Amino acid sequence: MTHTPPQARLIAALCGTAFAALLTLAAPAAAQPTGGHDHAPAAPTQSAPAATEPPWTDAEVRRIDTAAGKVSLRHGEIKNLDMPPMTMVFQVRDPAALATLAVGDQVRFTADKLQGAYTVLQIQKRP
Ligand SMILES: [Cu+2]
Repeated sequence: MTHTPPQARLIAALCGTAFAALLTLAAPAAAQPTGGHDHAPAAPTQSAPAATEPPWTDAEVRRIDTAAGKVSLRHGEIKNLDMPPMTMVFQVRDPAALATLAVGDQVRFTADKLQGAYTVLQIQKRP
């Protein structure tokens, strides 16, 4: 008659559990290629003609980085980006536009997501 001490059975059970856990962890990871990264849009389709310019959004200039071509804006709701009001940094498509701006200016701008970066397309002072 064989008699396994309780400790040994416990260890065996733990090892079995750990092994099973490893298997369940490894299986889905192996099944997936590399990380799914849904943020970057796929190649633009031809379906949307490049006609519609985004709507204008009001903002206040908070910081200007001419060298980097970036501007920090406290902006209102950006409808085309589905973005609530906030202060954030944008790339600027045409950095020369920054030369006309100063911190504290009330501006309006259009923005879109270009190559994964929120980018100011047009920006101008509000009267
Ligand atoms: Cu924002």
